[in-house]
Amino acid sequence: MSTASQEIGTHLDACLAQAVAADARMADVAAVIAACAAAAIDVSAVIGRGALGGDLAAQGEHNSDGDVQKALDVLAHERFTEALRGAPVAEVASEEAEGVMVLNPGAPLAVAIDPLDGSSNIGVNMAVGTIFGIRPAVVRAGDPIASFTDPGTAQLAAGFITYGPATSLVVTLGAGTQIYTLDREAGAFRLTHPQLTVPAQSNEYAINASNARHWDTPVKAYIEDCLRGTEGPRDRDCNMRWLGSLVADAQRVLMRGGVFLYPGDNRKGYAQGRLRLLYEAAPVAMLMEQAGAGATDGERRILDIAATGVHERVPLVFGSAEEVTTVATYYGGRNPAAGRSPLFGQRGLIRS
Ligand code: AFP
Repeated sequence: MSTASQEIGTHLDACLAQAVAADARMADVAAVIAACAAAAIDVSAVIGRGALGGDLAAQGEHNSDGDVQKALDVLAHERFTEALRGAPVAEVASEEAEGVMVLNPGAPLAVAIDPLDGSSNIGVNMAVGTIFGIRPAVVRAGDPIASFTDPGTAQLAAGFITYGPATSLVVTLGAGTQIYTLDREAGAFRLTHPQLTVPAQSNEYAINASNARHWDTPVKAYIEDCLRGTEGPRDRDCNMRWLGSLVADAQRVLMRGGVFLYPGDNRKGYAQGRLRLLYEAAPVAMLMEQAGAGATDGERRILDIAATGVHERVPLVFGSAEEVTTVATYYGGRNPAAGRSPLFGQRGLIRS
């Protein structure tokens, strides 16, 4: 859906209709995006009431990963599942469900979704989000996850909703990345950013620095060089942000550039990082690439990686294209700075 010519303020439904008029094959994808948008408006209303709506962070069962489910996790999962059941969706892989959920057998599409990402932010009024990737449904005898084992390049569309100061839908149908902002009075998302282009360079990085002692050498070397600023090989001072909410960090990167890193580290269970390939990394990667940015696992393109399990984790680096490439030089040992800390000796700022 190339909306570069679309007028600011155009309703999402009109933009989707234009995309379908231009390519009738997008009709089913457009219906899924419209369904997600409707669910997002309902979830946004609940989040917007905050504590007035009860304890949204109330703890319940555990999800597939053993994470404690918050009340809002379950509410979002149920609302989006209901919306997708009314759309041409055969199967859903959700963070909040152990296995693939069958909705409409024989329908053409499959959706990977994180109904509520960043849920540890709920109780403290910080931004949270919903992330989704839409791909063709695949039927293969004896393979219940066949729709989700092709690389991310199989995605036909991807998006996330940020429930922040404003509620926004960031979406791509494969022809650029757009942002729609919720007009609460109209009860509709309206186009506000027709074509995002991420700056190729940036001085801003996002990483959870409290994990520094657990990082691999290339990550330590890259972050040390960011910390060294004008006194190091980067020859420019950097700024750091870490919001603890993937969609919020991703939206900032899409809108002003930067690089986000959630690498694997040596904590138990974190060898492949924390983020999920199917319903976090792959949708974000498509949105980034459609906005001229990059997304890797440190070295490999995220969209080339095929999942072998619904909840598979993957290290994730995304953002300004030149910065993502620079990170890869540290991983590949092609960057002489990787693995040494001349300024701080062997111990370095981030002790090895
Ligand atoms: P929660 O959904 O458990 O809050 O995790 C959020 C998240 O998956 C992602 O949105 C953040 O970028 C990342 O985890 C934050 O991880 P750390 O808490 O380890 O920094």
